[in-house]
Amino acid sequence: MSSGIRWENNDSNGLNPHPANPTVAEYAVNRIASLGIRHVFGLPGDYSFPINDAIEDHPGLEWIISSNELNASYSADGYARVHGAAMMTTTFGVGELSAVNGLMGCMAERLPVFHLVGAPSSRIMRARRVMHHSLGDGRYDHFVPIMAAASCAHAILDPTNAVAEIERVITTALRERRPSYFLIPEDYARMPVLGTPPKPCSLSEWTPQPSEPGELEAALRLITSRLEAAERPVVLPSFALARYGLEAKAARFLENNGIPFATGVMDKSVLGEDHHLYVGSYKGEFSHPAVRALVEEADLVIDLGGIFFDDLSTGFSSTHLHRGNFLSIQPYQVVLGEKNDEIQSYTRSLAPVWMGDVLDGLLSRKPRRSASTEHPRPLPAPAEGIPEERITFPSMRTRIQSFLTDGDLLVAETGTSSLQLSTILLPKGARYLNQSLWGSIGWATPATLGIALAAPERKVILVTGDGSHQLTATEIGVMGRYGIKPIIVVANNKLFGIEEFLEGNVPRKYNDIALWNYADIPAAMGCKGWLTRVVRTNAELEEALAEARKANTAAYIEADLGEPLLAPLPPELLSKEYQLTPPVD
Ligand SMILES: Cc1ncc(C[n+]2csc(CCOP(=O)(O)OP(=O)(O)O)c2C)c(N)n1
Ligand SMILES: [Mg+2]
Repeated sequence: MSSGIRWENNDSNGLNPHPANPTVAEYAVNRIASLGIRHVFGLPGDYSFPINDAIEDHPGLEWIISSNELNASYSADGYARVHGAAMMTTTFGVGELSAVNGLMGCMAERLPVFHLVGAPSSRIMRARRVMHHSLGDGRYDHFVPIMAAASCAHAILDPTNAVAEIERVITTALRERRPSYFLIPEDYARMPVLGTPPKPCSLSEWTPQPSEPGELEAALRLITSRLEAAERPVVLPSFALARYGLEAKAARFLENNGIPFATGVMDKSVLGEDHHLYVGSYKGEFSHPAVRALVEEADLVIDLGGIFFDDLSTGFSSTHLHRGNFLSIQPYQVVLGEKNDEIQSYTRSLAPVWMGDVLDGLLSRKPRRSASTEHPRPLPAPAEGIPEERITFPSMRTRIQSFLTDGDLLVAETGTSSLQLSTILLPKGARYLNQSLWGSIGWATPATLGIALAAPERKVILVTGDGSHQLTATEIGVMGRYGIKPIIVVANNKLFGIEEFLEGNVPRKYNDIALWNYADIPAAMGCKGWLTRVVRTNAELEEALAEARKANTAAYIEADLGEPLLAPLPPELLSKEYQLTPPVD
């Protein structure tokens, strides 16, 4: 049967490898791969065989067989953080539903993951026959609403709608930088696709929707006049810049205007912590007093797409920012806080305006501003704990800080690890990766796999709590299988430490965890040639890290923190996050 479609099979990268008349499954896999994605995470299943075959037969794709679907979604999350987008596949019901938590995390943290799922044949579904992975009621529409809730766009594909629906979903997913879902009934997946495919555009060629010229002009005028009037402005660049590839433009904007910047809970390292205008991290009540004063006493706070938290563990940052001084440049709108004598302040929004256009406009206009604002500069924290002493979280934190070199990727798991490591000062080009908003423990181990695959030329260092690691440690076996070489540090404090801390250090049995022999895991999971160490003192930790850096293998370091620590986060940490120096020019 002729599909009427001609797939241009002339791509030297092997991105369009399937025959002139691709099936729906082949077309979907090709089109998503043509964005520039090189890896797929997930597991096969019988309803997904056409999708599975299309992935395996695609010469431009490597399928990393995950140990379970939740882990696949975390790996895809990590890959998308560094690569820009990711692809995963699971089977109907049992597979896709296991991925929902990780995909919801991608919704929250704005990561475009393209999820392909195989469903029973449409004939079977129409006949309401009872099949495995169903609820036995002849219905096959139970799961789509669940998956749709964990996606910004979704489609059920057939041969006649595939071309248009795939473009619609890709366009929305890239616009929103959020996950999307494609369900393909098995019979449709095997049929040739109908229609005319558009010229496939890659991630780097993606263009946002244009701004409305009048709204853009109004936004630029307002921002410029606010900037010119401000005496103590500060910029809060956010993770959204990294999602849309706007970091360089944002850096030039604040350099042109000499405005210092601080980063929020989700935004650490988005512009590089070696930057001369970097002040430190702003976490409301958990900030260094100098950073807190600079942000909370600024007469203009320019937020570049950030999210501010209302909870204790993130310092109630939202409640300390004054709306009247707040100017927020979001991906597709500009929101201004305005002062008004009768009501204390209100906000005004201009849309649709694209953040990239706003930054371009601000770069070309150069507001008239006097010399740069005085600001403090952070310094690395001095080493805590003497070499012979038992490792503690603060001593580990400062040793990780001095161990990191330019360009490293530091993955921090939710828990004491991320609370501690969010306070270190990173070297040039190093990035800090953490699932700060969604905060699902277990994320960091599979995310490290995705991050390492997306950046094979960089060293990836994972620091995870023992409790979190127990949720997803099976991905260590996947790392071994595919030759991934991260440095993994497991903080073995034998409990859900952060939970106990948040409960006021009152010991509870439910915060105790199973005592594993962590350093035995790589060998038990078939990892060949891994460097494994159990370390107890600061000197041993330093030595193991140095060995790991030198070795051309993966490394797994179990840091045994001794008896359960009832206070993993010393309160004094909050006020001596790091030393601050006067401004340098
Ligand atoms: C999926 C999920 N389940 C439960 C929680 C609640 N939670 C947050 S932190 C934490 C304990 C983390 O323990 P561990 O990794 O050992 O960290 P540490 O002891 O270093 O603080 C728990 C259970 C969560 N955030 N995510
Ligand atoms: Mg722990």
